[in-house]
Amino acid sequence: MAGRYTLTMIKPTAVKEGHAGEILKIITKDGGFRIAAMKMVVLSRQDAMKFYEVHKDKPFYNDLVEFMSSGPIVAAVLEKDNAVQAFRDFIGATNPENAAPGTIRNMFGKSIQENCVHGSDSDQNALREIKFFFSTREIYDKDGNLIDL
Ligand code: IDP
Ligand code: MG
Repeated sequence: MAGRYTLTMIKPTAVKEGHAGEILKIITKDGGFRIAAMKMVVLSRQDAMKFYEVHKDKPFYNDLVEFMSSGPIVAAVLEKDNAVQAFRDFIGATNPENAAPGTIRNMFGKSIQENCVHGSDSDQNALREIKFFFSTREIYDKDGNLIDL
């Protein structure tokens, strides 16, 4: 996969407030990311615990699990050169208060927890997170051919 793919989630508050379409438009039109896979799901508490396992010793872990399982999220695989870093630059800092003007978290984030979108932090974690949500039958190139990550 060589750095071309990352995993995003539009988080529950942003979906509830009706921003999913607008955020996807910004990601694709302004950011130049291609959607290679996408679905809307409600994570169980157990799903959210597993997805955020790396943070299990952090003080915000339980709240984060509660929040991320509180309503539908939109998960997507995004494709672009150097996708992981490019997307993290595009969404801005974890805390929306520190996210640069024009970034998605600056525009739609409400708090450090409800920061509207997730972005993978390394190629290795991107692959793990993509496989968490999508099977090999659900990830496509622009012509509809399956991509085997
Ligand atoms: P990232 O999403 O920018 O990679 P991480 O440190 O990986 O940030 O944290 C994962 C998620 O946990 C964040 O996106 C945010 O929703 C939540 N989070 C991170 N730090 C805090 C905090 O200090 N308080 C509450 N929630 C936090
Ligand atoms: Mg992270």
